Amino acid sequence: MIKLHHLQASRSIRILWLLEEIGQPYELISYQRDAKTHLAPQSLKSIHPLGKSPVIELDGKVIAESGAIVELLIKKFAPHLAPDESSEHYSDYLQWLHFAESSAMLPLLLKVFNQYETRSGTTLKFLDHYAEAEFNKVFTYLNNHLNGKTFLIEERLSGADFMLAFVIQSALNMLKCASKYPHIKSYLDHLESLASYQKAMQIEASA
Ligand SMILES: N[C@@H](CCC(=O)N[C@@H](CS)C(=O)NCC(=O)O)C(=O)O
Repeated sequence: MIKLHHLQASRSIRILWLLEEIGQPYELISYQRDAKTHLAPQSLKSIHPLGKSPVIELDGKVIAESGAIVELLIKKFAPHLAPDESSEHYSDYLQWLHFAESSAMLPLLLKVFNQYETRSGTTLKFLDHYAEAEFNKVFTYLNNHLNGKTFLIEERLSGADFMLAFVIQSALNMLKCASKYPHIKSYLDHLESLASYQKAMQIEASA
């Protein structure tokens, strides 16, 4: 059976949501963040040396990296959540699946960490301009792509949507920028209304 090592309020929601969508039996092992540092507890390090989440155990292997986990679970249990490898949409699928954790995550984290720094009195020089320009560029690109779309690829739910939701939800909530990116906002509202997403949120809340 699949084991999911799930840290509360983390990227691991991608995997919990995907497992609910797939309907494959799994065991959930839940971890709370440290109240002061907000980091994962030490016990996660006994599962994987980085001590981060998500991590799954599958067929005797320990697998980290949400993008790899999403690709693997879809390939093995839910091929309908990805275009066929021979399809013209497959390269778009891979590009958007990896966009979430690479192009989108870096400027989001920079902006959020810059906020913490500025609040505690640090004067930023290079970093705030860089973060602002990168964030605007990447999120405007995404907002334009989502104009008139319900899903990232082919107008159907795919692994790329499971990867992206966490990033845009964090961005819209933490940076309060929903009005600037209306197509991202309506895409997210729709994903959040899906039964599997709501079930995953309920499970997390009661774990
Ligand atoms: N690239 C990894 C990132 C994993 C990661 O940074 N997870 C965060 C949660 S969002 C974490 O476990 N942070 C706690 C810590 O570093 O102690 C992935 O996509 O799975």
